[in-house]
Amino acid sequence: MKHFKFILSITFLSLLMVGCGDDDRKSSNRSSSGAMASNAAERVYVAPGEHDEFYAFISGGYSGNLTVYGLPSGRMLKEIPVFSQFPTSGYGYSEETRPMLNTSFGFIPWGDSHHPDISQTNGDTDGRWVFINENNTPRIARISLETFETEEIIEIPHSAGNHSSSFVTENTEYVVAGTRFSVPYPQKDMPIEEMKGNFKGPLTFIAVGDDGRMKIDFQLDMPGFNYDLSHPGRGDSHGWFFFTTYNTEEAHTMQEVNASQNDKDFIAAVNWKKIQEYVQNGGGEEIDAEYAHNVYDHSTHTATSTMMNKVLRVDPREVGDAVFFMPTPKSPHGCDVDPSGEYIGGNGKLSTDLTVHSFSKMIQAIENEDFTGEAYGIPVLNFDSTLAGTVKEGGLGPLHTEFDGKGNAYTTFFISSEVVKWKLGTWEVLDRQPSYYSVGHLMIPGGNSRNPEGKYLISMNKITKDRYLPTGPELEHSAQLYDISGEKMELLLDFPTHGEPHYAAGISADKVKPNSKKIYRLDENKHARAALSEADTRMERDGNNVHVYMTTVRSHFAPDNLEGIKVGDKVFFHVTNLEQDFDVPHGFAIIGANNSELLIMPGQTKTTTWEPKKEGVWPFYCTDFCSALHQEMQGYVRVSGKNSNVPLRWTLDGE
Ligand code: K7E
Ligand code: CUA
Repeated sequence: MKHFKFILSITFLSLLMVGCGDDDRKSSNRSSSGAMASNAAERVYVAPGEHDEFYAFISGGYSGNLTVYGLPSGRMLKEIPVFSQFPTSGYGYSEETRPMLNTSFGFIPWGDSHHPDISQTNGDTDGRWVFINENNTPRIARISLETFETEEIIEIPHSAGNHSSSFVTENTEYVVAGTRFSVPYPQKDMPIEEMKGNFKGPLTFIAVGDDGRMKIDFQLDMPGFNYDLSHPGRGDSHGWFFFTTYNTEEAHTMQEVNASQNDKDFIAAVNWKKIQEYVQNGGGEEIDAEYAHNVYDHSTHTATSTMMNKVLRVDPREVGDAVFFMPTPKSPHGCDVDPSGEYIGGNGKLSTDLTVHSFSKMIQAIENEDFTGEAYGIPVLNFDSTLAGTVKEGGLGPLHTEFDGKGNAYTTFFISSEVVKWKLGTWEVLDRQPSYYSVGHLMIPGGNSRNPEGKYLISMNKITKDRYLPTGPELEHSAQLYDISGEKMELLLDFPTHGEPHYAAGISADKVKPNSKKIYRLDENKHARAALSEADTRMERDGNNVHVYMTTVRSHFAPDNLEGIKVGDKVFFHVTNLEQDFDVPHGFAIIGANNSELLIMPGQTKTTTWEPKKEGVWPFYCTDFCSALHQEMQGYVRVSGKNSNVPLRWTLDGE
């Protein structure tokens, strides 16, 4: 969304002021202050010891991670590291998790995460996994909602700017990835000016197994437009996927002008069921690709990274009747499908109107071959024939839409800074509420499913300004919680978010809470270098590598006195937490380590590497206040000179 910020910030202030003159806004401002405010407070108040009603998984944008919030309180419950190293837990620093950040470009310690989506069964969120895309070095991650840890990351080859991702079909058959920046496919050295007609926009369909494992099934070789956002069909339109495009001009420079020439870009309608059949019958062509597939195994507590080298390319024109373009005005951004699957909305970010297509009309138009032309061999449907309706004058700069399951839709308007409620079918605007300020995405728990839980809506706002105590030039972004159970939306709460929240996914706590793991069982620990009891602890030398098999339990390390290590050694501390109680992690940190601490959950084994540079006696300690004697949870490593003869010796209380 940074792109909009830049383009639109010039007009932002004046437009915002115009918007603020609106009567509706004034009255709502009044209703959220004074006497009404105490009522709002009650409705978001979660008493000490009580739990929230919903989980909200909010993307961390340029933090690369995913944050977990409770709704309605807006309390942040956890930050889950996904695409970025996370010193708090050692994710991406520990030997076990470093492979998660491996890519065909090598180890990448950072990512830009945008759109989380929760797995579904029969069109309902099922609470098994959250998927989230990485925009910069295209990847999709899968996070377990039993452990709230990232279990799998797959890189998307031949893609650039993985933005129209990671949305799932209604039985989690597929999660998709689409390229926002068209690129040579496959990549090659060529003049940039020759982009037009030569760059491509591959759309990747990743099959998800019953165990959650992802596998690239096929890659659709699409024209070189920018594929911005996407949504799966549901109900009758299950089997289709819809992608908004912009820059159908195929401009390679000064896109803020050159990619806004066409009055209409497209929504690409992809019949993935048809392509799946085609592929299952041997269709498509295997081409070379290079991409990492990283999997974390909860029994070994260890990730592995495998380099893959083939992908199946499908030319949509060879499948027949599989892909169509629906003209959609003004560089559409959001692409949203209502819970019934009949309506497909595309929000032209430079317009005031919203365009909604009808799935059944689209099918009619396809049957009637009601085309107005073609783009690179793909039929372009007649705009008037697929149009279901237009929401007129909703606001300025529409971006994203969610649904409440009661026949209403809610669209964010970035420039006029508001959330607008409108009715599906009649297209009338029912309500509008200001957002503070410049809202991007919004989220209703289950809003991407057949059965939204339409009680609350959160807006995720790009600009914070005066909403909180100032914290210097850099402010956290802000979310706002609205009650949408009544006819009018009511603003209840502001809360800060972390990174840049592009999108979020929400679900009833009941669907997740009962499955949440409390400990890792020691008797299931298959880590290759675990010490499952203090009797197993030891030190082993292998050339310059020294392996320390260590355990933690309240409140000591075993061993806690280590000798025989030399300058120039590489020391691997394999630390197993022997605790089997909920919420008793131990930490491990050692002076001069060039990485991070480890935070080890009960029953888990993690490894940190330490390269001692100086002779001496160096302490290590537990970083997590685990007991009354936490401060005593420490030990010493003696480091001798390169050529010393001090033998390896490890002890605890002299033994
Ligand atoms: Cu509109 Cu990346 Cu979904 Cu930001 S994107 S808002
Ligand atoms: Cu273990 Cu503090």
